[in-house]
Amino acid sequence: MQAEPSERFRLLVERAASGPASALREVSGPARLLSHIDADGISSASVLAWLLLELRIPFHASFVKRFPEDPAKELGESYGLLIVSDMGSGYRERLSGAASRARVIVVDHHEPVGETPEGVEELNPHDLGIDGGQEVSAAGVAYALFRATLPDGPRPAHLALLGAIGDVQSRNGFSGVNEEILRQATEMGLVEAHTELRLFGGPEYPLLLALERTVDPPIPGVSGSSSGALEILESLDIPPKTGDRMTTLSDLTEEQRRALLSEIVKRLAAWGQRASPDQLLGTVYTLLTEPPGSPLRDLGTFATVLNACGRMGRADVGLALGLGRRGRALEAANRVLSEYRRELAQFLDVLSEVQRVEGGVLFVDGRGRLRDTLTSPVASIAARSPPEEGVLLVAVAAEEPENPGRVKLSLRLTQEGGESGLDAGELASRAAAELGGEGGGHSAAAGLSIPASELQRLLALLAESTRR
Ligand SMILES: [Mn+2]
Repeated sequence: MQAEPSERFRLLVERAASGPASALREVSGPARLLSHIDADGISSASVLAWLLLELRIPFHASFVKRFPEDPAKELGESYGLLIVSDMGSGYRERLSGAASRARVIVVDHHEPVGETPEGVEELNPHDLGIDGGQEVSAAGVAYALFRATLPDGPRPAHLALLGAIGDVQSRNGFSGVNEEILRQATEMGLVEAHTELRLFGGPEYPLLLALERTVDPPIPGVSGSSSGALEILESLDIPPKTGDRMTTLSDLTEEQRRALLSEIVKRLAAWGQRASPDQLLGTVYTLLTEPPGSPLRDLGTFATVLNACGRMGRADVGLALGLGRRGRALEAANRVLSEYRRELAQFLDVLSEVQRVEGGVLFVDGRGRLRDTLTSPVASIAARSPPEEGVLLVAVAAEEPENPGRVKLSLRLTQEGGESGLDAGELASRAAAELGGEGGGHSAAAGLSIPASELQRLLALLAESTRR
């Protein structure tokens, strides 16, 4: 029988207390923090940076696209500690060099490969029989370490939830460890959950801007268009302003809300996108410490902002937001977000020209057109509204600027793919091994990097695996 969520969280905290937490208390010298550039990478790094600040351990944080060949190279003479988050467990053998020079702590939720080297303190839910793919993110694991180290300290539970949302662990509501973290966040009055239309900015954000800024899914004629957003409201007799302020989703009557939902579904369908009300309606999480009207008040949007920061090379801005900085950090984040949205929209405009279906695979060829850090959001968007039935898997490719001759791909399961029992992470690692590449991930979302010359073989292999 599966243990209760609270019990599963307690297991993680106990493991953290027995190893990594005591290692943290013995550190001398500054720390080197390495994390992944996605929303979970930035959220987990924020939790760990916060913890280091509380412990008065100076640190230098860097964000990388993937785990370095030799992380020991990141350690100068003076660092007493290397903390790796949202990666590392898949490449345990690479950590032994670093462990001979400093304390090493790994905070990860990816499927572990091999043995943990001597001298490495690793916190990974898989080692405790907890599914890191579905029920806890790296930020959640970092949160458990935070709680184990400072049981009476602050509780940055919202960051743990941000990481889980970023890693698509909330699609059907939170479960397991995430469920327990949500319970704690709710209990302390930090987060509140509602069922609502999932638009940019959340229920208390100006509706006109929310419609214009929603890109997942992109609403034809509305996303990216202020006149289109105004037009859809006027067509439904919803005034853009209520009194002297902008109308928000929470101002709408139940009838207006339903009319807006069905109008969006209708427009998506007219564009040939299959979208069910379920995709647009769901649980939204309000961060009660943010003022109404701030995009960060909606955790889904906060995760989008962190993602954009990482993908556009500004994870430092995301870290500042994670640590609670606003003002200039928030202004910078808004600029990064507009630029991200513009690049993404430009590519989505040409999507139909660069995509094709092979077997159960939708292949999107972004080579020469798409930044390699944007394959992931494009794959998520494409997987939400596949162009035809029977598409189980989406694969989006781009060239890697740092590795000429190599192609990076992001894989996502569609809803149908998820129901079929396909495992994208398993596919990615198997294909990578076969084709001389590197890859892995979770069941619903994964990535790999292969020599460009092997792309055709990869597509054949993926198409074969989707045949039932
Ligand atoms: Mn992650």
